[in-house]
Amino acid sequence: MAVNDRELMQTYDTLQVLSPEGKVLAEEASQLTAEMKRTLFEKMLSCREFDEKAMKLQRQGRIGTYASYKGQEASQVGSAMALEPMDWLFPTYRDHGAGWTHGQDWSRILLYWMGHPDGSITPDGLRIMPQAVPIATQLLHAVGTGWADKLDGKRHASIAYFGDGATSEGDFHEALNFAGVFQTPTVFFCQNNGYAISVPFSKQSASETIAQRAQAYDIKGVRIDGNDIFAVYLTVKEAVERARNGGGPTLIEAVTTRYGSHTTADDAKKYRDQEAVQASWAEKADPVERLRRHLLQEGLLTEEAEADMTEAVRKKVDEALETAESYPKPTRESMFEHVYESASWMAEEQREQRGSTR
Ligand SMILES: Cc1ncc(C[n+]2csc(CCOP(=O)(O)OP(=O)(O)O)c2C)c(N)n1
Repeated sequence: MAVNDRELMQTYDTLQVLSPEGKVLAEEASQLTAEMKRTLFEKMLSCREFDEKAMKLQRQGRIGTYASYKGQEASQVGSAMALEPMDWLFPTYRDHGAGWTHGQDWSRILLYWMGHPDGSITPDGLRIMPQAVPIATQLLHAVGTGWADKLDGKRHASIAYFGDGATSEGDFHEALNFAGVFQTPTVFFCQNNGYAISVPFSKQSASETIAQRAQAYDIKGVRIDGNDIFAVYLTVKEAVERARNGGGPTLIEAVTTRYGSHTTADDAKKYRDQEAVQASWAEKADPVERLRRHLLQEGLLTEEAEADMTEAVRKKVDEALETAESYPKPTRESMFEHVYESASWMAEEQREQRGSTR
C-alpha cells in the first residue's frame, strides 16, 4: 500500500473529543466524571501559573535559561493523569507540567533551572527520570524499563515525551523498532508543535503525519488534538492499559502549538510567522480556555470557584519558589558529579583545568 494512500491516511486523522468551543464531540467523554474534569482544569491552571512565573524569574535573573511549555498544558496534564503512580515517566527539558502532574515538586523543577543538581531528584518511590536534553535518547531508556518490567512480569507502563524534531533522530526509529519487536509496554508521546527550534516540520520530514510512522514498525499510531485534554487523557489511558495488558507499544502524536520561543535564549519571531501562529491559536483555542468554556457551559465551574483555585495554585507556586531559593547556590564542582559512577578521565582532566575556584 502506498504511504499516501487516502485510506491509510484516514487512519491517522486527528481525534478531537472536546471542540474549541467547549462542546463534547464524542461519546467517550462520558467516561469523565465532573470531579475528574475539575481536577484536570485545576492542574492545567497550576501548570500555566508555574510556567508564567518561571518566565518572569528568568527575566529577573533568578533562574537560568528556561524552556516554556505554555500552550501545551492539555498534552502534558492529560497524558500524565492517565498514568498509574508506579508507571515510568521520561521527560524532556520542557515537560515540567507532565512531571509535576506525576508527582515531581515545582521546587525541584526550579532548582534544575537554577543549575542545582538536586533539581533532578524525584520524590521517593516515583519513577520520574531526569529531564533529557540530548534529543530522543530517553525513548530508548523508556523501551528498556518497559522491557525489564515485561521480563520481570510487572504490569507497569513507561511513557516517553518528545517533540516533532526528535522523530528525525536515529534513536526514535531504534526505539520504535525495538518496542515493536519485543512488544514492550511503551507509550511514545510526541508533542508536535510544528517546529524544532527554527526548523518547521515540513522541512524536517516528507511524512504528512508523525503517527503514520507507527505503520512501519507495525505498532499502533494515533493522532490527536493536543489542545484537547479529553482526547489526550482518553487516548493515553487506552494506550497505557493496552501496554499493561501485554498489548504492546503505541505512538501518539499530539498536535499542539506553543506560545513562546524554544527557550528564553531564542526569539521565535525571527523564524515563525506571527500571523500564522495567531491563526492557529484562534482555530485550536487555548487548552485551558477550551476546558474552562466546557465547565462553565456544563455548570461545573463558577467564577468564584475559579478565583479560589487560581489563588490556591499561586500560593503553591510561591511556596515552591521560596523552597528552591532557600537552597545554597550550587558549586561548580557539582558539574562533575552524578554523571558516572566514577569520573571519566575527560571529566577528571576538566576538573583539574577548572582549578579550585567555586
Ligand atoms: C542529540 C541532540 N542534537 C541537537 C540538540 C540541540 N537541540 C536542542 S532542542 C532541539 C530541537 C528539538 O525540537 P523538538 O524535538 O521538536 O522539541 P521541542 O523543543 O520543540 O519541544 C535541538 C536540535 C540536542 N539537544 N540534542
